[in-house]
Amino acid sequence: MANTLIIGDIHGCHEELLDLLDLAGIGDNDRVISVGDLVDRGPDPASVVRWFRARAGSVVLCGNHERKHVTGTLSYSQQITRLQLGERYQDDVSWFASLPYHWEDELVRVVHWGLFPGVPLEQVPEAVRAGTASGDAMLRARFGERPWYEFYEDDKPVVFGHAVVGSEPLVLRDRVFGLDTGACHGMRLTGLLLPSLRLVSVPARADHWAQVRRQWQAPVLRTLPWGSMTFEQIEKKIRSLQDPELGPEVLDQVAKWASSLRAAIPMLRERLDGEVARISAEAGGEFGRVAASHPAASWLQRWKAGRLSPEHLGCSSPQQLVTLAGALGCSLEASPPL
Ligand SMILES: [Mn+2]
Repeated sequence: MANTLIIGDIHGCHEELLDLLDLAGIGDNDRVISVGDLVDRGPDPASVVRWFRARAGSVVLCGNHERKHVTGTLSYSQQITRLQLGERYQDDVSWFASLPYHWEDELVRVVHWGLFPGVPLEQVPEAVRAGTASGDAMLRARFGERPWYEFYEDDKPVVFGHAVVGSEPLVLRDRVFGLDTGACHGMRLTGLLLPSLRLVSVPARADHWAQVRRQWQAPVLRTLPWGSMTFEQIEKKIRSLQDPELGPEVLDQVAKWASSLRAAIPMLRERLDGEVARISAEAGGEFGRVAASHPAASWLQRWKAGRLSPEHLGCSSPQQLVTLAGALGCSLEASPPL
């Protein structure tokens, strides 16, 4: 009889996936089941997703991390994954949307996170099975602060991931198996073989998330529309992205760029003064007609009429300031040096 290998949260740890398949001696006729969370935080989600999508005889459940991509709720680790998956991202997200929320046969039940003991899996809300914040609220309402699996009394083994239980899997009464052993955090990747109920586990090769979050900081920041945000929005965004573990260096680049643009305002005021004086001297009473053909026409007219704020020159975003500078014959950096 072929074996089944159920694997805990892989989170983009492709090398560890291959190590585990080797150690478990998985062949083409064996079934491989992922409890979900194939992606986010790890170095190579593309290879993990490719591997499962290409392999017949594999089952992938939808974890809360896949679900975030499906619902478009992209925090930092999802923004990184979007870049890592590149042009296949949309297609992979469509595939995430097709994934089931549980798997069950005569030997075992598998979910990404939770269930209501005694309730058929298909009747448990998807959010509970996937382990989203709203699913957690439903579990708390039912069980308080104790985890759902402490209430599980069926004889059929249940296998899940989602909650890192340490570098060793959680095993209760030989029928509750928590397999998330923190592979993406430098701990271990763990699987459970059926029908033998034998646990297999390999060490992570590095603290991947610590490396990945640093390595992708600048590329993720590059995708933000800094130029068209207002200066206020930029300041807010920089505050919201502060991360003591990453240090301030990259965000400082953005802050420096924004303040260098603002620091150019006195120089732009002088240029406006200079152009207004020059056109007035050359055109005399026909200032309006001559200024109208100037690239900075609307600014010159408002400046001369006293209708332009000296503090921001009518520019609330970097893009507007860069446009004004260009119209006055000088160039400013249109985006931060990331
Ligand atoms: Mn997870």
